[in-house]
Amino acid sequence: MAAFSTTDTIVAVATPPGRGGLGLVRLSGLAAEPIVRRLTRRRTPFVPRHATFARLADVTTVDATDDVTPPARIVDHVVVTWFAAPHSFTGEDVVEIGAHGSPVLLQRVVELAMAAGARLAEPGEFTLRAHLNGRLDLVQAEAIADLVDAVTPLQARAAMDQLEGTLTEAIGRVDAALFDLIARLEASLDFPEEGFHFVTRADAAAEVEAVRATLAMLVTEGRAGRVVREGRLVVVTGAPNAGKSSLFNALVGASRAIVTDVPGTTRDVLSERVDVGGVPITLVDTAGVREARDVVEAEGVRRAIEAQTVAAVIVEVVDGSAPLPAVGAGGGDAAKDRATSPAPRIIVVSKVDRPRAWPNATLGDAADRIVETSVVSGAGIDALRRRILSALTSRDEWRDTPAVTNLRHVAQLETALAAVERAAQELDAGATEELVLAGLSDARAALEAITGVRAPDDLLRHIFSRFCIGK
Ligand SMILES: Nc1nc2c(ncn2[C@@H]2O[C@H](COP(=O)(O)OP(=O)(O)OP(=O)(O)O)[C@@H](O)[C@H]2O)c(=O)[nH]1
Ligand SMILES: [Mg+2]
Repeated sequence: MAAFSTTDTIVAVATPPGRGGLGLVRLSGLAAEPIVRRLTRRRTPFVPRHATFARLADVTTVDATDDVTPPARIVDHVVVTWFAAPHSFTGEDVVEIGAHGSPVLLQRVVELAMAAGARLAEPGEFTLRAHLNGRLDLVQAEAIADLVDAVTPLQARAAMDQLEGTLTEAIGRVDAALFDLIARLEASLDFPEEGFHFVTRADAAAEVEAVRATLAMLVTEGRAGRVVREGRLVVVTGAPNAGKSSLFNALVGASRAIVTDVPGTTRDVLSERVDVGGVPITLVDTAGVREARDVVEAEGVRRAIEAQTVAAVIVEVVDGSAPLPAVGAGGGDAAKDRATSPAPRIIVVSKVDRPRAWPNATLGDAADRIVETSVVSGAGIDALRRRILSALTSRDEWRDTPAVTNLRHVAQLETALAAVERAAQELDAGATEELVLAGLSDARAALEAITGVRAPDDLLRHIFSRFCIGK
């Protein structure tokens, strides 16, 4: 990112690559309005916040003020909207050019704007400018990237809450409580003799405890909320013919994997994105694990076992209508597979529309982790979804949108929590104001890094580098 230069005027296509009815080119900076005025050969400025129809022309080869040269070639009919500073997304002069949605055309408009003095925007540079100009804090800027990337409605809601400032407010309240306590402790320091003058040790302890409880709650929420933002890998495993691919298809909601009554049908690893209770999971179907009959199957089995090592949750399918495979629930090498993966396992007893070949109790300890399913009747599929969600987030549904979803925020909240816990211990141990203050100040610093009050340049660079161009 070009050293955060905010003096030049930037331009980029704001709409996604590819064809569409309309496309949007956005400019931000001091020269935005004059540049577009020149491209549309207007003599008077645009009216702020008015949509103005205009003919955008290739003025690079002609002098717009010279009436003798032939008229410039018209590039497109566009609608121009000027948002005068500071009432714009970035806080600078912003001009949006609504053009027809052809990639070549939009590219041409960008090139013409560049020929007229604009610079191509870096990824996330519009949002970065909005942040640097105080229009958004870091949480809100990050929320914009999450909102654009959201693939489940819950992800979009969580991002929108953060954009609306709910997390910022929650952090602000904790920060204000800390600031208030710090101010009184510091005032006490000005007195040479010992003692907590402006706040008693007991009151200080109670206030620190209130802050600790709020932070602990946010950290817990954030650990589960991260899964909503990041998604997880869920691997379906089990013996050949157990009904893995049938279950995979039922969860995906489409006949994606081949299903036959021939054991060894699935020979490769198949994956599909699925929304499970708002969490975008990558569901993976695998080959049945058994002594392979040929090299292709052997490779499939190897990949199946490998997939388990990266799974967040393993769904182990056991055919309820057939005799149990010899060792363990999952067939031949199940005991060995289990040892290689620390991921929680959900045991699915499949095909329960058929007569059962064995009672659940046969599985011993694993019996209370069983979900009985049938893809014929649809029984147990929703229960399995809830079970997957609770294995990932410790809840079986999200009643409220998670307040914290971003790993960076969770990490800072954890740092703040640890610092507050340290301060609580110091207080408890009868330490001086200085020692207590050190912990509380560290906690504030961690909180301020979340919203960006104290964000260093390299942090900003890191955060904005994952935006796409035009955002
Ligand atoms: N009645 C009944 N049959 C099922 C059910 N689930 C799967 N089957 C049948 O069981 C057979 C095997 O199903 P698959 O889904 O291909 O099993 P798989 O575990 O993917 O098998 P491999 O890929 O060979 O390891 C097919 O004939 C399915 O129609 C079920 O819930 N009820
Ligand atoms: Mg299969």
